[in-house]
Amino acid sequence: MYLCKQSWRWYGPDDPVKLSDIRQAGATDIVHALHHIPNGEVWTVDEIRRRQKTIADAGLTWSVVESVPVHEHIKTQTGDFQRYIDNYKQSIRNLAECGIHCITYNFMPVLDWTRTDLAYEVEDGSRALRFERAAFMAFDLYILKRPAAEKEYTDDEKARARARFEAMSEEERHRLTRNMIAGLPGSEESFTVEQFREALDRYRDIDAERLRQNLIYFLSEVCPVADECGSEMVIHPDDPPYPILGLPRIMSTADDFRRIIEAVPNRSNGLCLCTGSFGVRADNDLPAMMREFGDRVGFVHLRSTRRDAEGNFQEDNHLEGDVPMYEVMKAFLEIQQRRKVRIPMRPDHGHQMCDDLNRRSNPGYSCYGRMRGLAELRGLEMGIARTLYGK
Ligand code: DNO
Repeated sequence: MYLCKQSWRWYGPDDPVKLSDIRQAGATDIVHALHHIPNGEVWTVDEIRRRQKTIADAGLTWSVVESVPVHEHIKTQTGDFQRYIDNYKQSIRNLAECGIHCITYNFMPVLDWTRTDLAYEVEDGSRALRFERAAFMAFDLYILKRPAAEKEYTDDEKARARARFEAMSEEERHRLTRNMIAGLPGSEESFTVEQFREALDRYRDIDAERLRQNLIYFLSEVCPVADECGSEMVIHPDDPPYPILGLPRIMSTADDFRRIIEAVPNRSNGLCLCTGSFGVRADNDLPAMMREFGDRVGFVHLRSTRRDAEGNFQEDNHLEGDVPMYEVMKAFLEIQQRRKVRIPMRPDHGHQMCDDLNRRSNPGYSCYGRMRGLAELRGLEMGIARTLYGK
C-alpha cells in the first residue's frame, strides 16, 4: 500500500517551530528552502548539504524544496533573465546531486500569496488567515491608489471599500498595508508602498497571454534539465486564484494547467496541487483535478478554505470548509496505488491555537494548528486506505 509522505514546511534555524517539534508531530519529511540565498542566485552543493545535514541530524529527511523562487526578471523577460534561468538550471542540478528531486515554484507576478488579515478570530477562539474583499479593495483604491483601480470596481464595490476604509483606524490601515506588501512567509519579496507601485508598473504591458508565454519559455528551458536529473518542477497555483491589483494570473484553474502541459509535455513539468488555493474557486473540482493530473502531481498541499457570497474567504480546519477533503484524499490515495509511488503531502497552514496564541509564529505556519491538521489528515488517510486496500 502506498501512503503519502507526511511532510512539514520548516523555515530554517529561525523558525519558531523546531525540527524536534516537527518530529514529535509525526512528520517524516521536510519541505524547505535556502531563504538566505538571494533570489536568482545558484544554490550550491555545499549550502544544500549543510542544511540537509541539520535536518538529517534531527531524524528527518529534506525531500521537497519550496521554493526555488523564480526571479521577477524571468517572469517579465527583462534584464538578466537568461542568466537567472541558467542559475536556476544549476540549482536543479545541484539539488539532484544531493538527492532532492522535487522543486516547488510559482509564477505569480510581484506577490506570492495574499491575505488581508493574519489573525482573524474564529468562533472557537483560534486565529485564522483571511482574505476580506472590502479591505482588499480599500487597500487598492485608497492606500495604494492604483490609477486603474477606479475603473475595475463597480460603484457598489467602491462604496463598500470607502466605508471599510473610513471605519479603519490608522493602526488598522498600517497593518493592512503590511499584510499586503511586506511579504508573507516564503514570499521572498517585500516592498514599501512606493516600491510596490513600481513593481506593479513593470507589468503594465504584460497581459495573461504574455505571462503564459514567459512561463512556457522558462519551462522549455528548465524542464529538459529536470528530466535529465530525474527531478520534478511542481508549480503552485495562484493564491487567491484570480487576477488581483491589475496583475495577470495564469495558474488558477484546471484549464490553466492543461495549457502549460500541452505546451511543455516534458515529464518533469508537474503540479503542486494546493487544495486551499484552487479551492477558493467554486468552479475548481478538486477530486477531478487530482484524477486528471494524477500523473503530474508531485506534491500536495492539503488545506481548506471557506468562501462567502461577498468574495471573502478564510482558512478553515482541514476537514471542514469548502474543500471536499474525503474525496480529495481518496483520489490522492488512488493515484499513489496506480503509480506505485508515495507522494509528499503537507498540512498547509493551520490556525493559531492553544499555545500558538502565546507565541510568535510565521503566519499560517503555527505548531499546534498544523499538528491538528496533520493528525486529522493522517487519520482520514488511514481510514480510507484500510477500507479500500485492507491492511
Ligand atoms: C503559502 C505557500 C506559498 C508557496 C509558493 C510556492 O503558504 O503555499 O508561499 O510556497 O507559492 O512557490
